[in-house]
Parts: sequence; C-alpha cells; structure tokens
Amino acid sequence: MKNFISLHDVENVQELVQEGLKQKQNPFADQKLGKNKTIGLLFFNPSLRTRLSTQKAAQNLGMNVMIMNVGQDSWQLEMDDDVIMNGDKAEHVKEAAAVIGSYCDIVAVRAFAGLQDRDADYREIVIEKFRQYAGVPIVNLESATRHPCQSLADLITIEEFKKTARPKIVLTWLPHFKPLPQAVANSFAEWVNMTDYEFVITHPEGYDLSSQFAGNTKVIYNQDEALKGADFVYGKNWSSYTQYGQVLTQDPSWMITKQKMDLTNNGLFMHCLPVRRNLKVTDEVLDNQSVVVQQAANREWSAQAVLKAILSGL
Ligand code: SN0
Repeated sequence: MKNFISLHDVENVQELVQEGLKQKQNPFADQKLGKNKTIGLLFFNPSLRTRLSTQKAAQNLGMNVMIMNVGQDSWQLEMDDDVIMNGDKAEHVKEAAAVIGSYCDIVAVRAFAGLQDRDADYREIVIEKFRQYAGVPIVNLESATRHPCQSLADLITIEEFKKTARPKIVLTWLPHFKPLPQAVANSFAEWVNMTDYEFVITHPEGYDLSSQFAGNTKVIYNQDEALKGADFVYGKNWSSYTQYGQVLTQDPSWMITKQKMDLTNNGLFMHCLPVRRNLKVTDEVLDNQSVVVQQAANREWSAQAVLKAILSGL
C-alpha cells in the first residue's frame, strides 16, 4: 500500500481486517519489518487513542517514532499558495512537509475539519499538501472528511463481536452542543458500505451526510424505528453537512438510553471516543452494553495492519 488516506487506498478491506486480527494474536511477528524505519506523527488537533495506538503499533513493528503537535511545538504552517506570509504563520507547508519527509519513512497526519468552509474541508487541503510535498507515504489520522484508522478498527471490532454473518448495523446521530466534524460518520458509512452487512443511518432532518459517503444507504429519520433489531448501535454526533458546520438541534431524545437499546437485538453500543456521558449516551448503556474500550483497543491492530502494509511496499 502506498498511502492510507482513505478506503480507496486499500486493495482488499477484508484482508486488512484479517491482518489486524492476525497482528492482535501475534503483535511482534513483524518486528524486523520496521527496523531502522521512522514514522513521524503530526497532530494539528488533540488525540488520545490515535496518538498512543499508532505509536504502539509502530513500535510493535520495530519502528522509531517521532511525534509533534504542529503549531504548538512547531511553527504554525501556512497552507495557501501565493500569499505574503506577514501573519502568524511562520513556515509554509511546502518546506515543512518536505523537511519532515526527509527525516521519516512514513508521515502520519491529524488535521480536523475547520467547519467554516465546506469546499475547503472537503478538498482535504492539509493532508493533500502533505501527500504532495512530503515525498513519503502518508497515513490519515483523521482528516477533514475521514478517519480511516478508526473505521478499520470498527470493522475489526464488528468482526470479533458479530453473532451472525450479516449483522444489522445502525449509525445513529447523537446530541451535542458543539459542532463536530462529519469525518468519523463519513468514514464509517464508507467502510461499512464495503461489507454486505445490513446498514441503516438515522439522524434528525438536516443532518444528511454527503452522498459521496452515505451512498445509497437507507436513512430513517425516526431513531426508534431504525434501532429495531440492531446488532450494533454506532453512535456519533456530527454537525450539519448541508447547513455546513451548524448545530441544528440538541434534542436530548436522541441520546442512547437503556430503553433505546431495548429496541435492538441485544445490541452492542459502539463509539469512537471521546464520548460525553449522559449527553450522548447514558452511564447505564456505556457501562453494561458497550464495546467502546475493546473498540479503542483495536485501534492498535488497525494501525499495525496499515503500517505493515505500507512498510511491506517500501
Ligand atoms: C472528534 C470528532 O471528529 O468528532 C474526534 C473523534 C475521534 N471529536 C471531538 O472533537 C469531541 C470533542 C468534544 O468536545 O466532545
């Protein structure tokens, strides 16, 4: 694999899921693969799981790891071309990405959506600039529109916990007071649509995801209706795509409760984390009917499968 920016970089999703499960069984089998290879992890935004799981995965493969919080530890980077750099950004991404790339065999980047300008976000300016100028493979650690490392871990988790060959998966919008990116929901929809699982999306009116990601997925605006018979309830808040970046409602009736889970087929709650308790989902569900910790643990194996695939092609 050359880069891991989106699903489109993956030749065979099921093979990558199986590779993740294989790495989990035997984490140090490929320790020689990454010897004397260096990965740089660049964070334009906060991270807990992504940072630690990717570092751990790289170390399991024998790699050296360098981590930088861009803009805090380093100079702030200018992304636009043809600008007079007389503001707060001291360095252009052209030089920064090329220099970082000269120290690294793989560069991994986290850069969330700004949620101000839909066109700019959906053009994926930051990760595309790194792809253009770093000169080495790029891994997406959540970009403006996607979070593929998360989606791979999600499919690994579903593979582990599914009780039938074709489980019913419901992606449900959850309430939140802050505008959050669509990236996790976009990616989840994109990846689940690569499987033959039954898949339904539910959200209030005005929260339709871009058709680029939702494809032909059935959308049900009544959450109770959508949850019926679900084996997995994948919760996430996102801000509006159509009224870009807006919080259109905070309707608390969309929070996942025990009563909501009672509509499912003894379903399991999933969430990428961080999750705000009793705003998006109740304590009761999170403590008794969820696999969020197992899902987060699988981020290590998802990252390891991805890094192994890239290292194998170097
Ligand atoms: C991010 C998001 O994309 O929704 C990262 C998820 C992996 N989540 C948040 O920013 C949550 C922030 C909050 O205040 O709840």
